[in-house]
Amino acid sequence: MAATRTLHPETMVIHGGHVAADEHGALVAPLYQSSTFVFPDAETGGRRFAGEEAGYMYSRLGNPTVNALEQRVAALENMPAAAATATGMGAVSAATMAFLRAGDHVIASDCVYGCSFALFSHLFERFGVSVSFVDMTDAATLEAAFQENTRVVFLETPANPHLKLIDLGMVGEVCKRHENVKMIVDNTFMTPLLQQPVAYGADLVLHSATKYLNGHGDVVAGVIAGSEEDIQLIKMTTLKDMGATISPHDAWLITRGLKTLAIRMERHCSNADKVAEFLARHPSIAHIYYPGFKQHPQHRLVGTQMKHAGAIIAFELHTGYAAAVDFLNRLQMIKVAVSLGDAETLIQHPASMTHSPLSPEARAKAGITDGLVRISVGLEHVDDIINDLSQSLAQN
Ligand code: 3LM
Repeated sequence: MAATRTLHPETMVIHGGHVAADEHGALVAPLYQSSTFVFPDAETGGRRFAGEEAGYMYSRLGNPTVNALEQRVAALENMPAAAATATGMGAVSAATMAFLRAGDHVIASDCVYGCSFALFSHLFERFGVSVSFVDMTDAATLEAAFQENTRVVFLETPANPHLKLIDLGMVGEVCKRHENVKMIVDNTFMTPLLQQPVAYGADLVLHSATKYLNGHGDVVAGVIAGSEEDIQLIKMTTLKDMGATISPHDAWLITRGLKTLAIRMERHCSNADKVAEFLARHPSIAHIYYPGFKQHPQHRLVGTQMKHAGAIIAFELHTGYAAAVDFLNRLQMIKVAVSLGDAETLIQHPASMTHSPLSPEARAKAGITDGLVRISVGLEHVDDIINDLSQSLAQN
C-alpha cells in the first residue's frame, strides 16, 4: 500500500491498493461471486466471528472482490481504509448514522443531493437527531450553527445541482475547534482525481460510485473512505446491521471502470469547458452555473482545492419551467435522465427530478428554481453535444 501512494493518480486508478492475485496469475482480480465462505473447521469459524482471526465469513461482512475495490478507492483518496456500499445513499446513511444517536445534532450544507436532504430532514428527525442546514460558504455562519451536541458536519462541494462551492480548508479549521465532530464530505462530483478532501481535514469522504467512479451507467453503488477505526466501526455497525452491502459483481465492475477514470475525467472536463462557453454565449440562457467561470462566486477554489471545475453545468432559461421542459423534449442525442458521470451526456430538471424530495420552500431556500436544468457532460465528440443543444435552443 505505502508504495502505491508514490504513484501518479493516473497510475493509481489502475494499480492502486492491494488487489489479490489468483492462483493462475490472472491479470484481473477474480470475481468472488459467493455469498458465504467455507471454514476449514468449526473452531476457525468461531475465531473469525470473534474477531480473533482474519478471514472471510459471509459477503455482507466482507468479500475479496469488494475488498479489492475498497483498497483501490482508499489509496486514491489517500486514506487508510474504505467501505463499499450498495448505493451512494447507502454510503451517506452508513457514514453519518455510525456516529449519531438520539439527541445528537448534524450540520449539513444548505444545498445537497435531494435524497441526502430527505434522509437528514425527514428520517433523522424521527430518530431524535436534529439537523441545521447552513450556508457553509461563510465561516461565521458555520461556527454559529455548532451546538454542544453537534457530532457530524456534512457537505457536498460542488453542490448538487447548482455547483455552489465550499472552502474545505475553512470547514476543516472550524471543525477542528470542536470536539467529537466528524467532517464528512460527499466528493461525488469531483472524484479523488480532482479533489482530495482529506488534505483539508475531512474525516470521511464518500461517493456515489454510480457516477464517475464506475462511469458506465450500469451499476448503482457507493463508497466511504476514512481511518481504519472509523471504517471498521461503519462496517461493523451501520453497514453490517442495516445491510447496504455492495454485490461482488458490482464491485468488480467498478474496479474495471476505475481503470479509465483519469482519461475519462480529462475528456469530461475538456468537453464541459467548451459546452459551458457555448451556453454562456447563447441568448436563450438567463444564467449559467459553472465553477470554471470567473463570475462564479467561489471561482477562487478552482485550481486550488479543485484541480478542475468538473463536468457538471447548471443553467436557467429565460422562460422558466415550461420552456425548460420543451427544451429537454427536443433534444435528440442527449438523454433526458437523472444520474451523472456516464459516457452519455445526461440532462435533467432538478426541481421535478433529483431535488423533488425538497418542498418548494426548501428548494427556493437552496436556490433551485423551476427553470433550472442540469447537464452532465459526457464523452461524445463535443461538437455533437453542442449541436444537439443548439438545435433545441434555436426552437426556444
Ligand atoms: C443525481 N445523484 O442525478 P446513489 N450524493 C450525490 C449524488 O448526486 C447522489 C447520491 C449521493 C443522482 C441520482 S436522482 C434519483 C439520481 C452528490 C445521486 C446518491 O444512491 O448511488 O443514487 O447516490 O443527481
